Amino acid sequence: MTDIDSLNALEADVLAQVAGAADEAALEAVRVAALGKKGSVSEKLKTLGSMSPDDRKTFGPALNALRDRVAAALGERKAALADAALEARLASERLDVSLPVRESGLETGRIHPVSQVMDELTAIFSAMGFSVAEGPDIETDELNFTALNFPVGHPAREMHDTFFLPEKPNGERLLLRTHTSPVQVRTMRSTQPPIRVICPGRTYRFDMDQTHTPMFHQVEGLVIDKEAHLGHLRWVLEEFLKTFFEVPSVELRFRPSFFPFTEPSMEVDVRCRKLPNEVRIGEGDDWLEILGCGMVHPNVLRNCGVDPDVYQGFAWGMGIDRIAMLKYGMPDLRDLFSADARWLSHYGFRPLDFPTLAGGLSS
Ligand code: 2NM
Repeated sequence: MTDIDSLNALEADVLAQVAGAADEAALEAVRVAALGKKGSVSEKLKTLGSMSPDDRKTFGPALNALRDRVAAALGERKAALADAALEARLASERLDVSLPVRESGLETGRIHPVSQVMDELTAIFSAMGFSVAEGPDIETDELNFTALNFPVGHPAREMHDTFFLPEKPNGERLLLRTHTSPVQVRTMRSTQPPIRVICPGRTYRFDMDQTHTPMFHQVEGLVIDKEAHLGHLRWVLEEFLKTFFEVPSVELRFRPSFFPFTEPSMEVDVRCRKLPNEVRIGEGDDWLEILGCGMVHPNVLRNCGVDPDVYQGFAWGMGIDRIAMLKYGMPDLRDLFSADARWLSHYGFRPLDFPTLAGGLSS
C-alpha cells in the first residue's frame, strides 16, 4: 500500500543518499538504486498500474514529481562532484613554467662525423659535376676482384684480408667488399661514358689494430672520358683537398706505387705540419699519405665494356674515417665506432647544419 508518508520517507532517504555520495561513482550507485530499472522509485512507479483510478489521481502526480526532484538532485550533486574533482585536480597538478624546456630529438640528436664527412664529400664533388653512386656491401668475387684485374690466385688478392661468406651449393662464394671499386665496375657496365662519379660507403677487411677497424669507410672517384688524364686527376684532388680542409692551398707529392686496377699507380702525400695535438694541412714541412690513385688499367676498362682504344680514365681512393679524424681532431680511430653517446654529443653535428659549399662546409 502506498501512502504519502511512505513516499516522503522514501524521498528523504534517497535525497540523503544523494547528499552523502562522496564521489561520482558512489552517486551513480545511488542513481541506479533509486531510478534504475529495479530502483526504489521505479518500483513505486510500477504500482500505479494496479491502483484504483482515485488513488492513481493522487499518487500519479506525487510520484512523478518525486521522481523529478530525485533526478534534479542527482544532476545537481553530479555537477557539484565534477566541479570538486576538477578543483582538486587543478590544485594538485601544478606546472612550473620556470623549468627549462625539455629538448626535442632535433636538439639533442647528433650526426656522426663520418656521415657529416660523407655529406661534405658529396657537396664538394657534386659542385665539380660528379654524381654519387652506391652499391651493396655484399659482393661477388667477380665484381670485387676479377673485373678489377685481380686475377684468380694472384697475390694481389692477399693484400686485402677478405671476409668471405659461407660457400653456396653452386660453389659461389660471396664476400664483404674490400673496397668500393665494385660500384665503379657496376657504373661503367651500366653507363655510357663520359663518367664522373664518386662512390662513398662501408668496406671491410680482416684487420684490427690501433689504426685499423674491420669495417671502415672509403670514397673512391672515377672519371672516364676520351682525354681524361693525370693533369685532370691532380687538379681534381687539389681542389677537393683545399675545399675539404678549408685552406687556401695544398701541395701534393705523387710517389709511384702499385694497384692491380691502375697503371701507372701512385700514392699521394699532402704537405702538412704535425703538431702535438693536431695536423695542419697545407703548411709546414711534413708529408702525410692521404690517398691512392692512377690511370684505370686497360684490362679493367675492357672487363667493364669500355673500349680502351677510345676511352681512358683516372680513379682514386681514400679512407673517410682518417680524413674525418684529421679534419675534426679526433685522436682515436676506434672511438668512431664505439657508439658512445657522450663522444657523439661532443664530436657530432647538428642535424640541420647540412654542409654546403655556399653555406660553409663545417661552420
Ligand atoms: C684506389 C687507388 C687507385 C680505383 C680504381 C677503380 C676502378 F674501378 F676504376 F678501377 N676504382 N678505384 C682505385 C685506384 C682506388 O684506392 C686506394
